[in-house]
Amino acid sequence: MKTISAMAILLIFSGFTFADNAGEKSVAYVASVDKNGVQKIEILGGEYFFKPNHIIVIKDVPVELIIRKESGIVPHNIIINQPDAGMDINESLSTREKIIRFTPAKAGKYSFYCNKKLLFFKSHKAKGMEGIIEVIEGE
Ligand SMILES: [Cu+2]
Repeated sequence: MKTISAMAILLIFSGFTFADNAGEKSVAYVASVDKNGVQKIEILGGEYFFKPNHIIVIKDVPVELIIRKESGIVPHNIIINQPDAGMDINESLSTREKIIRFTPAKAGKYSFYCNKKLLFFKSHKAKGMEGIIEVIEGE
């Protein structure tokens, strides 16, 4: 009996480790609130990712996404098509930082992505250039 529970624990731990390794790119990132009460998040876009790609923000608190792309000729953008939740964003990315401001108005999980696509190739979104913005209720 002891052996079985020890094995179960081992399995659980190895499961976590595996999830950590596999999900390294999807660690949730909680926005930091500055002294003006703005939630600031720096995001980097590139081939083919957003980093971080899971952002947690508080509802009804202004957000500033400070976003730029890696150097290179491939164009990228960020789309958050959620007007009901106060987020209606379609911005091309530059290697110079851009600031995107909005105030999330509805709790939930929303996707953001790059909608660029070259000819018959897979879209950047399909290649992994997407993420989740999770809006949570404040206290
Ligand atoms: Cu892209």
